[in-house]
Amino acid sequence: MGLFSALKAGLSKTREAILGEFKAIAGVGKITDEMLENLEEHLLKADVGVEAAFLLTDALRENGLGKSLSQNEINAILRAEAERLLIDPPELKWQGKPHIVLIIGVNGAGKTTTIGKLAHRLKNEGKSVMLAAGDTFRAAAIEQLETWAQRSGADFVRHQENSDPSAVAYDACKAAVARGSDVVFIDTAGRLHNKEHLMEELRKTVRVVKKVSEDFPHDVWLVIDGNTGQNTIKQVEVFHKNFQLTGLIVTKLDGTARGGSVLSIASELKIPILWIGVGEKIDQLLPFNKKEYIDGLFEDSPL
Ligand SMILES: Nc1nc2c(ncn2[C@@H]2O[C@H](COP(=O)(O)OP(=O)(O)OP(=O)(O)O)[C@@H](O)[C@H]2O)c(=O)[nH]1
Ligand SMILES: [Mg+2]
Repeated sequence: MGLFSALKAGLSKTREAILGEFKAIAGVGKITDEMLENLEEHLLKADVGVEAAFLLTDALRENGLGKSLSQNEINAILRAEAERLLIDPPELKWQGKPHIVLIIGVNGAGKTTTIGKLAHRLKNEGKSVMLAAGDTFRAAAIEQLETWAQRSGADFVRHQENSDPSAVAYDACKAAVARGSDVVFIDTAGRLHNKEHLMEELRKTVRVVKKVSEDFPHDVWLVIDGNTGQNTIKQVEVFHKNFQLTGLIVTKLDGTARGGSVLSIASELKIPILWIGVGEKIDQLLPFNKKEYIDGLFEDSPL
């Protein structure tokens, strides 16, 4: 499956949920406040996510209130709003040899899986990749990452279960410098942004990695579950305040009606979305591309 088909397939539920509701407004006469309120309610029921429901209804209110609009005209308004909100990410620079990326996020967001996918991708581009098992919280987490390392052909650095995660990160950085690796991804245990001692553990990892080189880590990427509700923005803000995030990865955009969450994340935050996860498999990670994303959400839609 090509990248764009994978994106379209991943976003199919979102597309159906959003466009299905907007269809009811098309060609039925002048758009009234009441119609817009109904629309918003239906979007919420369709579970497209609160923020996305508000954003899209507001766009229609601003551009269509009191007008009678065809399906194509409504579609153009939605596209224009997405166009306005989203930005293309900066070009990724794998500077530094090794280039160190710390991967963080709440429990179950998809960190370890995403690292496996990234390793696979970069290996295919001919880069040497090392994975560091910085989630020492449970043995299963170390083995999970090891499996991804084997699948992608990446090098792998681990310590014992329950050992200090910052020591694993330090060793991996040292080893990568010694071997001349291109990229290191440091996995971390999931943590809620409001658990201060766990945030301190991550800050320590950053401090310790800097002892290998002041430039490390080059990037800190936050992985967020595209299904998560309203808490996402707060979560991102707290992680950003602590770790100066250089990018976001939004996972699980397949099989959800909430693919519009990307719009609300983009509208609130100035941190670029770099990658999106559209499935559990090794090749189901796509570089974020504004135009493709908008086409995936709204294409083929004569509503
Ligand atoms: N459908 C779908 N599932 C995903 C995606 N990314 C990850 N998953 C699944 O989400 C679950 C959690 O993924 P992990 O990679 O273990 O998440 P994690 O953030 O490392 O979790 P912790 O280490 O426990 O904090 C797994 O079942 C993954 O297969 C995605 O893009 N789409
Ligand atoms: Mg994990």
